[in-house]
Amino acid sequence: MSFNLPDHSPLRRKDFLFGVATASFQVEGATEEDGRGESIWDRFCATPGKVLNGDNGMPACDHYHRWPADLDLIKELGFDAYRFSIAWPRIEPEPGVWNPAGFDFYDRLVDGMLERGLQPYATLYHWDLPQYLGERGGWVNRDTAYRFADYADKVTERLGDRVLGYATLNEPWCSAFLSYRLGIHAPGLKDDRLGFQAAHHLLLGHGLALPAMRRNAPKAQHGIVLNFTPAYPATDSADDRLAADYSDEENSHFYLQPLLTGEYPEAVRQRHPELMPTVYPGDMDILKRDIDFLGVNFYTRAVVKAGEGQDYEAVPQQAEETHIGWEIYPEALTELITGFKDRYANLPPIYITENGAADNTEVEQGEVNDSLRVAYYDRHLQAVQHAIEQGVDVRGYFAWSLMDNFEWAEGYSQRFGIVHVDYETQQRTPKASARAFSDWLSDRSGM
Ligand code: GBH
Repeated sequence: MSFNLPDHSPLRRKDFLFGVATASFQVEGATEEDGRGESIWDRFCATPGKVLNGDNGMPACDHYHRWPADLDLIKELGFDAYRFSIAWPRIEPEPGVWNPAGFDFYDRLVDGMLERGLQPYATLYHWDLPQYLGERGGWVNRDTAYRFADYADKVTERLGDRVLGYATLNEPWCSAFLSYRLGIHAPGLKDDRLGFQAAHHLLLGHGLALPAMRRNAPKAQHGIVLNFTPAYPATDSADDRLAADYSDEENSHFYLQPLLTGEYPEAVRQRHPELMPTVYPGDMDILKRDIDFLGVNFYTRAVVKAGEGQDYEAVPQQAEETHIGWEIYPEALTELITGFKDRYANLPPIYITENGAADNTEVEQGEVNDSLRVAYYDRHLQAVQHAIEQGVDVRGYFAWSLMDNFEWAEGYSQRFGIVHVDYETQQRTPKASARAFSDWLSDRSGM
């Protein structure tokens, strides 16, 4: 069984990269080992009512100890690359204290990839902010952007260009809006103004980090990973169409446009001047520093209508969805990135850095028949192909995720892995989706 991509598919080219992705807090476990400091997610998990079933970062997948076998598995399945993230609290457990054991772990991990012929793609920040920075206001505090740049300097100095691709941030929309505006992620605040201010400081941290990253790893590609949930109007009415357009300005272009043009979208600035972040002179030039790639994370779309006293309001769909309740709508991925190409003359090459589905099918007689996930991947790979056929420069695709892991506020209840994890025994069982990838990967013609 493999995916249904035609013989001429550009995804068959040997230079189109296929990888799997994970993130430190979601897979590593070992939260108190080798001098790791506390992160805002350790604290959030320990706060009653924040994470389903009171789950936390232990044991996760114990990847901190099991990484050699995990890398073997990635290689055996036939992937080219592994996208992982680095836990800031392992590297800088206390302000200005750089932990040798933290650097060593990622050093070994990267060497382990290179020994196996796997290409390392590192994300410097996938949400596990040191708790001491959280206590100083987290991303609402401008100083956090400078602290991030120092941390990025230290990490890239050590790993250098053994890492082929560095992403500064994973999904700043989540780190700003889910964390400070919608209150679903750590630290769980609900304040529109704080959400926008955090967004600016995240993007500022990204821009501040780039020069040292380029100096330390001159041959690596440097970029950022953004998440997108494109909005579609619930009806054809002008109001609903406007609501959908506005949702995209606020949730997608607010994060992408400043990086490419040095300006926040006009539509948001005009409609909500009172929410706009404090921006210092010169900031926008820092945000606009060149990136070598844009990482696109895509899972689903939103359907919205004009809301009463709201800019837009989600309309629940009676549609095909994954087990977490997100609609399956692959066309939105094609339309999203072709839309970027039309809007931005200087759009950099794109990697799909995450795409995947919650399919909670369990092990039965040693196998996991996650047919929903297989179909999801099949359709989304075709969606990527369609975008390439329409002229979008997509260079690679990473499945989220290598294995089931800690799904943030959902705890361990939602499974996104192509490999099943038994959290009691830590046994890994490749699912039908892993087999589909492996068949597909071995079957690439190498045009
Ligand atoms: C990513 O976040 C994360 O990078 C990763 O760590 C995580 O495990 C993975 O995805 C799976 O969640 O509630 O119907 O409006 C994705 C975050 C997912 C946020 C889609 C917006 C909208 C769905 N995005 N979500 S809905």
